Amino acid sequence: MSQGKDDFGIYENCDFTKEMELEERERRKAPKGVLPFLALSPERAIALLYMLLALTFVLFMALTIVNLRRVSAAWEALEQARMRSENSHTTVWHNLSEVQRALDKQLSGVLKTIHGRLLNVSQEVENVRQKTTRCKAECGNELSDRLRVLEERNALEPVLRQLAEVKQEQSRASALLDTALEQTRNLSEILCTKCPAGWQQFAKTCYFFSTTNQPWLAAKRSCNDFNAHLAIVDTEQENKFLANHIMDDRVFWLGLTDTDNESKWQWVNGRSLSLSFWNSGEPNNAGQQGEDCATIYSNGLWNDIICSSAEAWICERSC
Ligand code: FUC
Ligand code: CA
Repeated sequence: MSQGKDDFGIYENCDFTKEMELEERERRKAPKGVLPFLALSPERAIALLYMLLALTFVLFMALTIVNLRRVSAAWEALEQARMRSENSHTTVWHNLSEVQRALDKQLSGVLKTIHGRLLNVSQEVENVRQKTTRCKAECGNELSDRLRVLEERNALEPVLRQLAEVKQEQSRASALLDTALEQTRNLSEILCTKCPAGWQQFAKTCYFFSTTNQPWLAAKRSCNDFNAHLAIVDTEQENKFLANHIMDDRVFWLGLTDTDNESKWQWVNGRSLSLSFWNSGEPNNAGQQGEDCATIYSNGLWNDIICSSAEAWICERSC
């Protein structure tokens, strides 16, 4: 057995040696200085070529995929840009159409107004035309009427002029009369040296001090009967004059009241109170009914009392 095996090993060794020899011969045959790759056996070279081919194919595929991706990204970007531009176009169109609609509205409004005005104008023109037609008939009469009036006026002119002159004369005469009246009044004041019997004089004015008593309103009427009025105090001197003519504890009505408007004291000639000589704490409008008429004491101080009270009174009138 071992012999067989050995024999077989011998054959094997023999083949191997032959192969080695063949390779050696091939190697010797190959030209010196060529790349080792070329020095490979054709089978290996082919295998290597296939591998290279496969590698190139893989590389090509990879590059193609990368490029395809880039192209699709660029395509997407382009699409988005196109959509954006489309959107902006739509917005612009929308805005433009809005503006146009607003302008249309405005324009139609303006046109309506103009139309209305034109209608008015044409109506006016029509009116004027009608009036002109009517006037053709009537104006002739009107003109002749006016002419007649003018002629009449012409005739009346001297009369009117005379009337105007008379009027002027009249106003001049009335001015002269006023001056004369004023002078007469002044003269009577200068000449005033004596008041009626029972009346006291002070500064061109006459005063009457009653000896009887009566309510304020009745006293006021009594003064009016004498063409006078209840005393109105204008100055401190006048107030002193009045006080000097009042005996002891008597009180006299003054022409002063706040009946119309509480606390708004008013003289009987309508003037409001500016100078006053109220006693301290007066006027106090005392009592349930209040006090609306003023009196003067002998010391010259004033007090408000109830108007229905019967008191003496002082009348006053110019000389
Ligand atoms: C004082 C005056 C009143 C009244 C009364 C009796 O109160 O103020 O007017 O005279 O006295
Ligand atoms: Ca009082």
